[in-house]
Order: sequence, then structure tokens, then C-alpha cells
Amino acid sequence: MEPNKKKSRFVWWSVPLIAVLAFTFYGCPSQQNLAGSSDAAQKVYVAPGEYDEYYGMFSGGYSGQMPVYGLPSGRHLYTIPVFTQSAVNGYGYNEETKPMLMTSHGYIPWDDAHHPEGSQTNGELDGRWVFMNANNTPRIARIDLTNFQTAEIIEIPNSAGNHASSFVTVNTEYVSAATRFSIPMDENLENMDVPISSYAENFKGTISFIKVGDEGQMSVDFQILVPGFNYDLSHAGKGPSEDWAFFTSYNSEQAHTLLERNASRNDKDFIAAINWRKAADLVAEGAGEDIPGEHYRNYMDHDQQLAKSELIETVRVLDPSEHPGIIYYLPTPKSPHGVDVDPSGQYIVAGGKLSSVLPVHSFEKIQQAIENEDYEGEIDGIPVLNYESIVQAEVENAGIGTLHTEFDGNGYAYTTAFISSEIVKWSLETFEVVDRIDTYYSPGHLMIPGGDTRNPEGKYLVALNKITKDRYLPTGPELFHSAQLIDISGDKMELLLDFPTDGEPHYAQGIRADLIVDNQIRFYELEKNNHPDATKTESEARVERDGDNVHVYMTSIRSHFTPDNIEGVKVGDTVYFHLTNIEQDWDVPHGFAVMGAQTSELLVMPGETRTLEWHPKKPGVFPFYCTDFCSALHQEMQGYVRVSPEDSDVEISYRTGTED
Ligand code: K7E
Ligand code: CUA
Repeated sequence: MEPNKKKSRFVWWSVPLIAVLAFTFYGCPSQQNLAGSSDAAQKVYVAPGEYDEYYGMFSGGYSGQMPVYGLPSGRHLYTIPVFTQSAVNGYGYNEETKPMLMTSHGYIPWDDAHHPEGSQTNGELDGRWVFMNANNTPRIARIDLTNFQTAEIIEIPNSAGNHASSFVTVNTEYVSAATRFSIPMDENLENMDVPISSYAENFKGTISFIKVGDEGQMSVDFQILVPGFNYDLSHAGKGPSEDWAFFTSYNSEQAHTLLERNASRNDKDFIAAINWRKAADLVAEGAGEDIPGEHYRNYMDHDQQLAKSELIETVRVLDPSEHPGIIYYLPTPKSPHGVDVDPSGQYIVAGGKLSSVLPVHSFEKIQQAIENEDYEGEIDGIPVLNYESIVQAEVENAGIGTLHTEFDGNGYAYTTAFISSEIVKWSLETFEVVDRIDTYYSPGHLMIPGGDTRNPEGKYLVALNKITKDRYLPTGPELFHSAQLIDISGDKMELLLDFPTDGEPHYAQGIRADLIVDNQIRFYELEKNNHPDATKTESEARVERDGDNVHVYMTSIRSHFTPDNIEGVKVGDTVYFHLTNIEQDWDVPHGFAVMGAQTSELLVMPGETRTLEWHPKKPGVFPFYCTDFCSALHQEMQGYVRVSPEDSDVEISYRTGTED
């Protein structure tokens, strides 16, 4: 990490100098780094009340969420709760959304999310959904962009470390998933208990294709059984290669300990090139075998506005040795990381994280090599194509530790180099580097709006940096990651803006705001709320005892709850507050919290019903209140619930606005 240290030192002593330079050469056009100049400020300035041009949908990494930023301003607009409970609005805490986080391992309130990917039509972003992977307990989420909420989460069976995910095919026919960590696989669960040292013999990988229905509904259509390597990243083809998808792998050494050394021995690992169309056709004709593969599909029932879970027991698996032509290995130097397909669909670029060059494969040459059976070997029935025959170019001087590439649609590619802390721009014609710019520090992914689609918008690039160090006011040992907005509209890249990001964004998607803005739901129509516990008018509000369970059917409207005085609850009861917000206007949520509740608040959108479960532990009178400042009389929006001892004979009663 030498280069970082050097830059870091440079920055400290040069802060006053940069200020002086900026002052002296104010507006100087020859300066590559415009940040801090009024020109840069102008380019990112979005006036108060104005909208940004792009939504930036970022992965939250270990936050498990999807923070949303406006671009070019870098303003944090919202955070979509996805794989992790969110105490901000009760996602994963309230009864309605808990089922979203069900898995075959039980309820899992956290994950590590890396790759958001927008739905596409004809190879272009269409603004309907964003998909995102969960790495730790393999899952894929679908976020609905009409309400910015998680609409569905599907678990991926026979997989561990769902990293090469969730990349879509050109018409969102499929979303990809693959095993980062290979694991023992056997139809008999007891045979899964094997010594780790039997890796080479027992550990397998799977590459999964998740079908997406017209309404977005996801199902695991099929998995392809592959040798036990680490499958790292993915991208679907486009244009001539649109029936194909590409997955990098490392650890073709099949090491199971100290991978930093043991998985770095081979000169080349592989990109798996998969003809998903052919595999899908075979499956549709009945090919493959159904094997055990317990997994959950959780989805938001739009009618009832609550999440439901279903358990699926099996999954269809294809063995490539029985179905020639569905998968080929492309030898690729040295533990490649990202794999990116240029807008024409012709070039497949591998991130050569341990390689001194950046290899670019040609789809045409791949097809030629397949036709000629130009193989240099075979692994478990998978033909390995001849490297020399498929490589189009090796980009020299593309930086050290190259990871990910995006495209501007004007004939250029941009690659992040982690170790040399820079973004390198190179030509898709000459395969020569034409420009480079320092980033602060150590970029992982980068994002150009539409930069992995058929139609990129080559205006801005966002570098998603892994190391922040001295870029902002320090916040102790833990620092937010840093994103940098770079102008790529000219010949020279220009740094415009730094902004801190929540969690650890890996990848991001930039989606033109006009694809999304007009489809926004502003509130849920009360009339269409078919939640079984909805209370649509104050006159229906009530409290009912059912054994030890007490159900409070409650409404909220500015600025009171109905009912707001409740008696007859006893220690040992389970109390369910079913709160319906009966407002019918944009941006009037009401919150709900009761003292001693063992869970988060509820934040209920207009027209929606949410349920908080409470176990009162001691007698007393417990206040509840609205947590969202909803009106001038928000502080008056409160109530009391009386809790009596377990053996009390106080009957259930409730009221609002009357003395008894
Ligand atoms: Cu490179 Cu998870 Cu896509 Cu991070 S990954 S950087
Ligand atoms: Cu409702 Cu504050």
C-alpha cells in the first residue's frame, strides 16, 4: 500500500498549497484536478429545490442496505432497507416485513450486499427494479422503484458466498448468482460432513440462473454444477454475446487454507463463459436433475401490504459433462476479479488483480475457437479454450491491481487500479491507455450511469474508494468510505467532488431520474389496503383479547391515535399494535413507539398497516407516542396503555377523547 501512504503524506502538507494554487490559478483550464475550483463546484451544484439528473443506487456492503444518492450533487436521498433490519422504519422488526428476511437458516437480520443492477429492456436500463445480492447467506433482492422498497428476496441454494451476483441479461430474463466459496455438495445431507482437507474431492461450485417473471417474480430456474473454484464476478453479454454470461473464477488451485498464497500459484485461472440461452432451452425441454435445495422465496403481497414466505425444496441442476456446449473456460491471468462486457458486446475485459496486464477477450474469437475445438484442455468435462486464440489484447500500463471496468459509450473503457490508486482510461480501438487520474484512495468498483449496458451515458464516473484516510474531518478509527465524482465528458478526466457513503459501497447503478420520477407512489390508497388487520376508520378501532394475546386495532391521523387510552392488558400478555395510518397525502408518515417495547418503532406510511409486537414485563401505565414530527401538535400525539398484574381482573377497555 506504498502509493497510498505517499499520497496521504502529500495531501497533508499540500492542503495550504492547493488553496493558494486554486486561488492563484483560479479557473485555470489546464489543471487536471478541478476539485475545489468554482468550475467543479458549478458542475455539481444542484440548486435548492432542484432535482439531480441521476439516481445513484449504491450497495451498502456490510450495511446490507441500499443507500440512494443524487448525482451529481452527492446528496444522500434515502436508504432502502434490504437485507438488514432497519430501526429507522421498522423493516425486519415489524410483523409485516419480518418474513422478507426468512431463510433456510432461519430469520437472518443482516447481510453483506455488493452489486446492485438495474433491470434492463433491450440492453438498456428501464427503471423498473434494482436487484442486489447478499453475499453471506446467499440471496438476491428485487427492489421496486415505484416505492423504493424491497419487493422480493430469494435465497440461492447449494451456494456459499453469493458474490458473482446479481447481474442481469439484456431483457432481464435472468439474474445471475454463483458460489464464491465452494462447499461440499451431496444429495444426502449427512455426506456434507466431510474433512475440509477433502476439498478437491468433495467441494463443488454452482452457477445459478434466477428467472425473472413479467411482474419481477424470481425463481431459481437452474444451476450448473462446476468445479470447486471460487467464482467471483459476473456480467451478461449483450448484442452478439447476449445469449452468454461470463463469470470470473480464482483458486483454480483448489486451496482451502491461506488462499492469499495458495490460490495465487497458477499463472491463469478462468472465466466461465456460459451459453445461458442454450442451458435454459435444455431445461425447458426437461434436461437436468432435481436435487434437494431448500430455499425461501419471500415477497411483498401488494394487495395485503405484507410479506409472505414460501419454502421451495428442490432445484434443477445441469451437469456440464452431460450437456456439451453450455459452458467453456477462458484462461485468464492471474486470479481475475471483475469481468465486464463492452457496449458492443464484443469485448470481455477481466480485472487482472495480480496481473501486470489487463486481458481483453474477443467474443468473435471465442466463438471461432469453440467452432474449431481449439482447446488447451478440459476440466470436469468443461473445455478450456486456447488463451492465445481468444485474447484480443492485453492492455499495458493499466495500473496495478486492476479490478473493475466500465464504459462511456464513446469508445473508451475506464478501469480501477486498487494498488496504484487510479482510474485508467483506455481505447477500445487501440487498447492503449489515453488518460489516468488519481483517486483517493484505492478504488474498488467504479460506476458510469448505464456503464455496463448497451447505452452508457458518458458524462460522469463515480469512483468507489476503499480507503478514506484524510479526505474528511476524522471520525475516530472508523471512517465512511469515500466516493469521488469525475467528469468524463472531455478528453481529460476531471475530479469534481468527494462525498462520504454509508456502509461499504461496492458497486452502484446510476439511473437517469426521468426513468423513475414519474412512477413514484406517493401514498397507498386506503381503499385498496387489504391487510387482514387494517383499521380503515376510527369507528372500527378496537382492542380485543384472545387468550394471552391482545390485538389493538389502531388508527393514526394528525394528531392523535384511536384509541389512545387502553386498559386491561396484563403482564404475560403478548400485545399486537396493528396501526393503520389513515392519512391520504404524500409525506405524512406517523410513527409508533411504546415504552419498554423490545423492538424498533413502527413508521407507517399513509394508507399502510404495520404491527408491533410487545411483551409487557411489569405492571404500570406505559406511554406510547408518534415518533415522526407530523404536525404542529405532534408532541400531543400520544396515549397510555395500562398494564395490570397477571392475576388482575381488569377488563379490556379503550377510548379516545372520552373520560371512560
Ligand atoms: Cu470488487 Cu464485491 Cu464487486 Cu467490492 S467487489 S470492490
Ligand atoms: Cu404523528 Cu407525529
